[in-house]
Amino acid sequence: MTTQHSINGSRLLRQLNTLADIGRTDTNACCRLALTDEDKQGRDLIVRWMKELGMEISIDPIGNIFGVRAGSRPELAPVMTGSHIDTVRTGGAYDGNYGVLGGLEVVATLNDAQHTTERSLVVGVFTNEEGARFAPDMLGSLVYVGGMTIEDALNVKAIDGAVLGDELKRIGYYGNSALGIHKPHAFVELHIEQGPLLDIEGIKIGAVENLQGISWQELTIVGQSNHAGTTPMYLRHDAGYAASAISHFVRELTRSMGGNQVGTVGHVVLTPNLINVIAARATITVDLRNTDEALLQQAERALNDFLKSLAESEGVTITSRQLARFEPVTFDAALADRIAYHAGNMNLSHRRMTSGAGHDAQMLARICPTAMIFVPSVGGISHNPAEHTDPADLIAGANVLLATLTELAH
Ligand code: HGY
Ligand code: MN
Ligand code: MN
Repeated sequence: MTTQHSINGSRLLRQLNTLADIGRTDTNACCRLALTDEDKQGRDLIVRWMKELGMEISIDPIGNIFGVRAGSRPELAPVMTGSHIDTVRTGGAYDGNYGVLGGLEVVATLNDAQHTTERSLVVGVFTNEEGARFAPDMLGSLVYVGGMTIEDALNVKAIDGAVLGDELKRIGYYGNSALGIHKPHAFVELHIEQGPLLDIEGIKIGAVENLQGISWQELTIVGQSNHAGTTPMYLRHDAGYAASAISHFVRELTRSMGGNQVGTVGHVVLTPNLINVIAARATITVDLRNTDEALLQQAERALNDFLKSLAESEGVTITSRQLARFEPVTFDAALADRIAYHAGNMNLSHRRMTSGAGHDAQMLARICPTAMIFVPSVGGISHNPAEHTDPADLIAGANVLLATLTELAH
Protein backbone atom coordinates (compact mmCIF):
# COMPACT_ATOMS: atom_id res chain seq x y z
CA MET A 1 0.00 0.00 0.00
CA THR A 2 1.52 3.36 -0.90
CA THR A 3 0.52 6.41 1.02
CA GLN A 4 -1.15 9.45 -0.62
CA HIS A 5 0.05 11.78 2.11
CA SER A 6 2.73 14.50 1.88
CA ILE A 7 4.70 15.86 4.75
CA ASN A 8 4.29 19.41 6.06
CA GLY A 9 7.48 20.95 4.67
CA SER A 10 7.37 24.23 6.59
CA ARG A 11 6.97 22.33 9.89
CA LEU A 12 9.98 20.15 9.10
CA LEU A 13 12.14 23.13 8.10
CA ARG A 14 11.06 25.06 11.20
CA GLN A 15 12.03 22.18 13.48
CA LEU A 16 15.36 21.71 11.73
CA ASN A 17 16.17 25.37 12.34
CA THR A 18 15.05 25.22 15.98
CA LEU A 19 17.23 22.19 16.68
CA ALA A 20 20.17 23.68 14.77
CA ASP A 21 20.07 26.72 17.07
CA ILE A 22 20.93 24.53 20.06
CA GLY A 23 24.71 24.60 20.39
CA ARG A 24 25.12 27.40 17.85
CA THR A 25 28.71 28.74 17.91
CA ASP A 26 30.09 32.14 16.96
CA THR A 27 31.20 30.62 13.64
CA ASN A 28 27.58 29.61 13.01
CA ALA A 29 28.40 25.93 13.52
CA CYS A 30 26.14 23.52 15.38
CA CYS A 31 28.21 22.12 18.27
CA ARG A 32 26.49 19.45 20.34
CA LEU A 33 29.26 17.00 21.20
CA ALA A 34 27.84 13.79 22.65
CA LEU A 35 26.58 13.98 26.25
CA THR A 36 27.44 17.66 26.70
CA ASP A 37 24.91 20.13 28.06
CA GLU A 38 24.09 21.12 24.47
CA ASP A 39 23.39 17.48 23.59
CA LYS A 40 21.11 17.32 26.63
CA GLN A 41 19.23 20.42 25.48
CA GLY A 42 18.76 18.85 22.06
CA ARG A 43 17.60 15.58 23.59
CA ASP A 44 15.12 17.38 25.87
CA LEU A 45 13.67 19.18 22.85
CA ILE A 46 13.24 15.96 20.86
CA VAL A 47 11.61 14.22 23.84
CA ARG A 48 9.22 17.16 24.20
CA TRP A 49 8.32 16.97 20.51
CA MET A 50 7.83 13.21 20.75
CA LYS A 51 5.44 13.70 23.69
CA GLU A 52 3.52 16.36 21.76
CA LEU A 53 3.09 13.76 19.01
CA GLY A 54 1.61 11.35 21.53
CA MET A 55 4.53 8.93 21.22
CA GLU A 56 5.44 6.42 23.91
CA ILE A 57 9.05 7.17 24.95
CA SER A 58 11.73 4.79 26.19
CA ILE A 59 15.38 5.51 26.99
CA ASP A 60 17.90 2.69 27.30
CA PRO A 61 21.08 2.41 29.46
CA ILE A 62 23.28 3.88 26.71
CA GLY A 63 20.94 6.86 26.33
CA ASN A 64 19.30 5.83 23.06
CA ILE A 65 15.87 7.50 22.89
CA PHE A 66 12.94 5.77 21.18
CA GLY A 67 9.56 7.32 20.41
CA VAL A 68 6.84 4.83 19.45
CA ARG A 69 3.69 5.59 17.46
CA ALA A 70 1.43 2.61 18.13
CA GLY A 71 0.09 0.64 15.18
CA SER A 72 -3.16 -1.32 15.03
CA ARG A 73 -1.21 -4.58 15.41
CA PRO A 74 1.31 -3.96 18.19
CA GLU A 75 2.18 -7.67 18.25
CA LEU A 76 3.98 -7.22 14.92
CA ALA A 77 7.63 -6.10 14.83
CA PRO A 78 7.74 -2.29 14.42
CA VAL A 79 9.19 -0.33 11.53
CA MET A 80 12.04 1.86 12.73
CA THR A 81 13.67 5.02 11.45
CA GLY A 82 15.97 7.52 13.13
CA SER A 83 19.53 8.79 13.34
CA HIS A 84 21.48 10.98 15.79
CA ILE A 85 21.49 14.55 17.09
CA ASP A 86 25.01 14.68 18.49
CA THR A 87 27.34 16.64 16.21
CA VAL A 88 31.04 17.18 15.56
CA ARG A 89 32.50 20.44 16.88
CA THR A 90 31.96 22.19 13.54
CA GLY A 91 28.64 20.57 12.72
CA GLY A 92 26.04 21.71 10.25
CA ALA A 93 22.27 21.86 10.65
CA TYR A 94 21.37 18.55 8.98
CA ASP A 95 23.86 15.74 9.74
CA GLY A 96 21.81 13.32 11.87
CA ASN A 97 19.23 15.94 12.83
CA TYR A 98 17.50 15.53 9.49
CA GLY A 99 16.98 11.79 9.98
CA VAL A 100 15.48 12.23 13.44
CA LEU A 101 13.23 15.15 12.50
CA GLY A 102 12.27 13.50 9.21
CA GLY A 103 11.04 10.57 11.28
CA LEU A 104 9.06 12.85 13.60
CA GLU A 105 7.59 14.63 10.56
CA VAL A 106 6.37 11.28 9.20
CA VAL A 107 4.63 10.67 12.54
CA ALA A 108 3.13 14.18 12.58
CA THR A 109 1.85 13.74 9.01
CA LEU A 110 0.21 10.40 9.83
CA ASN A 111 -1.29 11.95 12.97
CA ASP A 112 -2.73 14.82 10.90
CA ALA A 113 -4.20 12.30 8.44
CA GLN A 114 -5.44 10.10 11.32
CA HIS A 115 -3.79 7.26 9.48
CA THR A 116 -3.10 4.26 11.68
CA THR A 117 -0.47 1.90 10.35
CA GLU A 118 -0.58 -1.82 11.17
CA ARG A 119 2.99 -2.00 12.46
CA SER A 120 4.04 0.52 15.07
CA LEU A 121 6.49 3.19 13.96
CA VAL A 122 9.60 3.83 16.07
CA VAL A 123 11.83 6.90 15.77
CA GLY A 124 15.26 6.32 17.31
CA VAL A 125 17.81 8.90 18.49
CA PHE A 126 21.09 7.02 18.89
CA THR A 127 23.76 8.13 21.34
CA ASN A 128 27.19 9.32 20.19
CA GLU A 129 26.97 8.55 16.49
CA GLU A 130 29.79 10.96 15.65
CA GLY A 131 32.45 9.45 17.87
CA ALA A 132 34.09 12.89 17.97
CA ARG A 133 34.17 13.02 21.78
CA PHE A 134 33.89 9.33 22.67
CA ALA A 135 35.19 6.65 20.29
CA PRO A 136 34.05 4.57 18.53
CA ASP A 137 31.48 6.32 16.40
CA MET A 138 27.99 4.82 16.12
CA LEU A 139 28.51 3.76 19.74
CA GLY A 140 24.84 3.91 20.83
CA SER A 141 23.55 1.85 17.91
CA LEU A 142 26.53 -0.54 18.22
CA VAL A 143 25.57 -1.27 21.84
CA TYR A 144 21.92 -1.48 20.80
CA VAL A 145 22.63 -4.34 18.37
CA GLY A 146 24.94 -6.13 20.80
CA GLY A 147 28.22 -5.15 19.12
CA MET A 148 29.67 -3.68 22.34
CA THR A 149 28.79 -4.42 25.96
CA ILE A 150 27.08 -1.72 27.95
CA GLU A 151 29.85 -2.00 30.57
CA ASP A 152 32.59 -1.32 28.02
CA ALA A 153 30.58 1.54 26.56
CA LEU A 154 29.93 3.23 29.90
CA ASN A 155 33.67 3.09 30.66
CA VAL A 156 34.79 4.80 27.43
CA LYS A 157 36.94 7.85 28.13
CA ALA A 158 36.39 11.04 26.13
CA ILE A 159 39.13 13.03 24.43
CA ASP A 160 38.52 15.56 27.24
CA GLY A 161 38.94 12.91 29.97
CA ALA A 162 35.28 12.54 30.91
CA VAL A 163 33.87 9.01 31.37
CA LEU A 164 30.86 8.18 29.19
CA GLY A 165 28.72 6.66 31.96
CA ASP A 166 29.29 9.63 34.25
CA GLU A 167 28.29 12.06 31.51
CA LEU A 168 25.21 10.03 30.62
CA LYS A 169 24.06 10.14 34.26
CA ARG A 170 24.99 13.81 34.59
CA ILE A 171 22.67 14.80 31.73
CA GLY A 172 19.92 12.49 32.98
CA TYR A 173 19.83 10.05 30.05
CA TYR A 174 21.01 6.87 31.69
CA GLY A 175 17.76 5.13 30.90
CA ASN A 176 16.29 1.95 32.31
CA SER A 177 14.52 0.41 29.34
CA ALA A 178 15.88 -2.92 28.16
CA LEU A 179 18.66 -2.77 25.59
CA GLY A 180 17.46 -3.74 22.12
CA ILE A 181 13.88 -3.26 23.30
CA HIS A 182 12.53 -2.94 19.74
CA LYS A 183 13.35 -5.70 17.26
CA PRO A 184 12.63 -3.82 14.03
CA HIS A 185 10.86 -5.36 11.06
CA ALA A 186 13.04 -2.98 9.01
CA PHE A 187 15.11 0.17 9.52
CA VAL A 188 15.32 3.11 7.10
CA GLU A 189 17.57 6.09 7.85
CA LEU A 190 17.14 9.44 6.12
CA HIS A 191 20.38 11.41 5.88
CA ILE A 192 22.17 14.05 3.86
CA GLU A 193 24.80 12.53 1.55
CA GLN A 194 27.65 14.58 3.03
CA GLY A 195 29.50 13.98 -0.25
CA PRO A 196 29.36 15.63 -3.69
CA LEU A 197 27.81 12.92 -5.92
CA LEU A 198 24.10 13.78 -5.93
CA ASP A 199 24.86 17.49 -6.16
CA ILE A 200 27.27 17.07 -9.09
CA GLU A 201 24.89 14.75 -10.95
CA GLY A 202 21.81 16.84 -10.17
CA ILE A 203 20.07 13.78 -8.71
CA LYS A 204 17.56 14.25 -5.90
CA ILE A 205 17.46 10.91 -4.06
CA GLY A 206 20.13 8.36 -3.22
CA ALA A 207 18.97 4.80 -2.52
CA VAL A 208 21.94 3.75 -0.43
CA GLU A 209 22.87 0.12 -0.88
CA ASN A 210 26.19 -0.12 0.94
CA LEU A 211 28.56 1.70 3.27
CA GLN A 212 32.36 1.67 3.42
CA GLY A 213 34.58 0.13 6.09
CA ILE A 214 36.12 2.37 8.77
CA SER A 215 39.44 2.09 10.64
CA TRP A 216 40.26 4.67 13.35
CA GLN A 217 43.60 4.61 15.18
CA GLU A 218 45.08 6.92 17.80
CA LEU A 219 48.90 7.02 17.50
CA THR A 220 51.08 8.16 20.40
CA ILE A 221 54.58 9.17 19.32
CA VAL A 222 57.21 9.66 22.02
CA GLY A 223 60.47 11.37 21.11
CA GLN A 224 62.67 13.69 23.13
CA SER A 225 62.15 17.37 23.75
CA ASN A 226 65.27 19.38 23.08
CA HIS A 227 66.45 22.83 22.18
CA ALA A 228 65.38 23.90 18.67
CA GLY A 229 68.59 25.85 18.17
CA THR A 230 71.37 23.87 19.72
CA THR A 231 70.35 20.31 18.79
CA PRO A 232 72.00 19.08 15.57
CA MET A 233 69.51 17.46 13.17
CA TYR A 234 71.15 14.03 13.44
CA LEU A 235 70.60 14.00 17.22
CA ARG A 236 66.88 14.75 17.10
CA HIS A 237 64.00 12.46 18.09
CA ASP A 238 61.31 14.79 16.89
CA ALA A 239 57.73 13.64 17.59
CA GLY A 240 56.41 16.65 15.68
CA TYR A 241 58.30 15.69 12.55
CA ALA A 242 57.15 12.06 12.92
CA ALA A 243 53.53 13.20 13.15
CA SER A 244 53.80 15.19 9.94
CA ALA A 245 55.63 12.34 8.20
CA ILE A 246 52.71 10.05 9.04
CA SER A 247 50.21 12.57 7.71
CA HIS A 248 52.20 12.81 4.50
CA PHE A 249 52.43 9.01 4.25
CA VAL A 250 48.64 8.66 4.63
CA ARG A 251 48.06 11.10 1.76
CA GLU A 252 50.61 9.31 -0.45
CA LEU A 253 49.08 5.93 0.46
CA THR A 254 45.64 7.04 -0.76
CA ARG A 255 47.21 8.41 -3.92
CA SER A 256 49.08 5.15 -4.62
CA MET A 257 46.06 2.94 -3.81
CA GLY A 258 43.55 5.08 -5.68
CA GLY A 259 40.03 3.69 -5.99
CA ASN A 260 37.85 4.36 -2.94
CA GLN A 261 40.72 4.57 -0.45
CA VAL A 262 40.54 7.66 1.73
CA GLY A 263 42.71 8.65 4.68
CA THR A 264 42.62 11.53 7.14
CA VAL A 265 44.81 12.77 9.98
CA GLY A 266 42.26 14.97 11.72
CA HIS A 267 43.62 15.33 15.26
CA VAL A 268 47.19 16.41 16.08
CA VAL A 269 48.38 17.43 19.55
CA LEU A 270 52.06 18.20 20.15
CA THR A 271 53.73 18.48 23.54
CA PRO A 272 55.00 20.93 24.67
CA ASN A 273 53.76 22.64 21.46
CA LEU A 274 56.27 25.52 21.66
CA ILE A 275 58.16 27.33 18.94
CA ASN A 276 61.65 26.65 20.25
CA VAL A 277 61.23 23.13 21.64
CA ILE A 278 61.53 19.92 19.62
CA ALA A 279 58.28 18.11 20.38
CA ALA A 280 58.65 15.36 22.96
CA ARG A 281 55.31 13.81 22.20
CA ALA A 282 52.61 13.78 19.57
CA THR A 283 49.13 12.27 19.65
CA ILE A 284 47.46 11.95 16.27
CA THR A 285 44.49 10.07 14.79
CA VAL A 286 44.36 8.22 11.47
CA ASP A 287 40.98 7.58 9.79
CA LEU A 288 41.22 5.07 6.90
CA ARG A 289 38.20 3.97 4.87
CA ASN A 290 37.49 1.78 1.88
CA THR A 291 34.46 0.01 0.43
CA ASP A 292 36.59 -3.14 0.09
CA GLU A 293 37.65 -4.90 3.30
CA ALA A 294 40.74 -6.51 1.78
CA LEU A 295 41.98 -3.15 0.50
CA LEU A 296 41.27 -1.53 3.87
CA GLN A 297 43.40 -4.19 5.54
CA GLN A 298 46.08 -3.58 2.92
CA ALA A 299 46.07 0.12 3.82
CA GLU A 300 46.32 -0.70 7.53
CA ARG A 301 49.27 -3.04 6.91
CA ALA A 302 51.06 -0.43 4.79
CA LEU A 303 50.62 2.17 7.51
CA ASN A 304 51.84 -0.23 10.17
CA ASP A 305 54.97 -1.03 8.14
CA PHE A 306 55.65 2.67 7.70
CA LEU A 307 55.26 3.33 11.44
CA LYS A 308 57.86 0.65 12.20
CA SER A 309 60.40 2.10 9.79
CA LEU A 310 59.73 5.67 10.94
CA ALA A 311 60.16 4.77 14.62
CA GLU A 312 63.47 3.17 13.71
CA SER A 313 64.81 6.05 11.60
CA GLU A 314 63.61 8.83 13.92
CA GLY A 315 64.45 7.07 17.18
CA VAL A 316 60.93 7.51 18.56
CA THR A 317 58.41 5.03 19.90
CA ILE A 318 55.00 4.83 18.23
CA THR A 319 52.08 3.03 19.87
CA SER A 320 48.65 2.56 18.31
CA ARG A 321 45.22 2.32 19.96
CA GLN A 322 42.34 1.15 17.75
CA LEU A 323 39.42 3.54 18.29
CA ALA A 324 36.99 2.05 15.77
CA ARG A 325 37.01 -0.75 13.24
CA PHE A 326 33.91 -1.59 11.20
CA GLU A 327 33.87 -3.66 8.04
CA PRO A 328 32.00 -2.47 4.94
CA VAL A 329 28.24 -3.10 5.14
CA THR A 330 25.79 -4.11 2.39
CA PHE A 331 22.23 -2.89 2.94
CA ASP A 332 19.04 -4.71 1.97
CA ALA A 333 18.74 -4.55 -1.84
CA ALA A 334 14.97 -5.07 -1.83
CA LEU A 335 14.54 -2.16 0.60
CA ALA A 336 16.81 0.02 -1.54
CA ASP A 337 14.58 -0.97 -4.49
CA ARG A 338 11.51 0.33 -2.63
CA ILE A 339 13.24 3.61 -1.89
CA ALA A 340 14.08 3.95 -5.58
CA TYR A 341 10.50 3.01 -6.50
CA HIS A 342 8.95 5.66 -4.25
CA ALA A 343 11.40 8.29 -5.49
CA GLY A 344 10.47 7.43 -9.07
CA ASN A 345 6.79 7.44 -8.16
CA MET A 346 7.25 11.04 -7.03
CA ASN A 347 9.12 11.91 -10.25
CA LEU A 348 12.32 12.39 -8.28
CA SER A 349 15.58 11.52 -10.03
CA HIS A 350 17.39 8.83 -8.08
CA ARG A 351 20.38 6.50 -8.13
CA ARG A 352 21.86 3.65 -6.11
CA MET A 353 24.91 4.65 -4.15
CA THR A 354 27.45 3.97 -1.44
CA SER A 355 27.76 5.84 1.82
CA GLY A 356 31.22 7.29 2.47
CA ALA A 357 30.22 8.21 6.02
CA GLY A 358 29.40 5.92 8.90
CA HIS A 359 25.79 5.81 10.06
CA ASP A 360 23.64 4.14 12.69
CA ALA A 361 22.04 2.22 9.81
CA GLN A 362 25.26 0.21 9.45
CA MET A 363 24.66 -1.16 12.93
CA LEU A 364 20.90 -1.78 12.54
CA ALA A 365 21.77 -3.76 9.40
CA ARG A 366 23.13 -6.42 11.78
CA ILE A 367 19.63 -7.12 13.14
CA CYS A 368 17.10 -6.29 10.39
CA PRO A 369 16.68 -5.34 6.72
CA THR A 370 18.13 -1.84 6.50
CA ALA A 371 18.72 0.85 3.87
CA MET A 372 19.19 4.61 3.68
CA ILE A 373 17.76 7.56 1.79
CA PHE A 374 20.21 10.31 0.84
CA VAL A 375 19.47 13.84 -0.28
CA PRO A 376 22.06 16.13 -1.91
CA SER A 377 24.64 18.11 0.07
CA VAL A 378 25.44 21.33 -1.76
CA GLY A 379 29.10 21.20 -2.79
CA GLY A 380 29.41 17.93 -0.86
CA ILE A 381 30.21 19.96 2.26
CA SER A 382 29.56 18.46 5.71
CA HIS A 383 31.02 18.49 9.23
CA ASN A 384 31.17 22.21 8.47
CA PRO A 385 28.75 25.07 9.26
CA ALA A 386 28.39 25.61 5.51
CA GLU A 387 26.61 22.22 5.27
CA HIS A 388 23.50 22.89 3.18
CA THR A 389 20.68 21.03 1.47
CA ASP A 390 18.00 22.90 -0.48
CA PRO A 391 14.65 23.01 1.36
CA ALA A 392 12.90 21.36 -1.60
CA ASP A 393 15.38 18.47 -1.40
CA LEU A 394 14.88 18.13 2.37
CA ILE A 395 11.12 17.95 1.81
CA ALA A 396 11.45 15.46 -1.06
CA GLY A 397 13.61 13.13 1.02
CA ALA A 398 11.14 13.22 3.89
CA ASN A 399 8.30 12.36 1.50
CA VAL A 400 10.24 9.35 0.24
CA LEU A 401 10.76 8.33 3.87
CA LEU A 402 7.02 8.74 4.54
CA ALA A 403 6.08 6.54 1.58
CA THR A 404 8.71 3.90 2.36
CA LEU A 405 7.87 3.65 6.07
CA THR A 406 4.12 3.63 5.46
CA GLU A 407 4.46 0.82 2.95
CA LEU A 408 6.65 -1.17 5.35
CA ALA A 409 4.16 -0.58 8.18
CA HIS A 410 1.32 -2.21 6.29
O1 HGY B 1 32.72 9.41 10.89
C1 HGY B 1 31.65 9.25 10.32
O2 HGY B 1 31.56 8.79 9.21
C2 HGY B 1 30.36 9.68 10.99
O3 HGY B 1 30.21 11.06 10.80
N1 HGY B 1 30.35 9.33 12.37
MN1 MN C 1 25.44 11.51 10.58
MN1 MN D 1 28.66 13.12 11.02
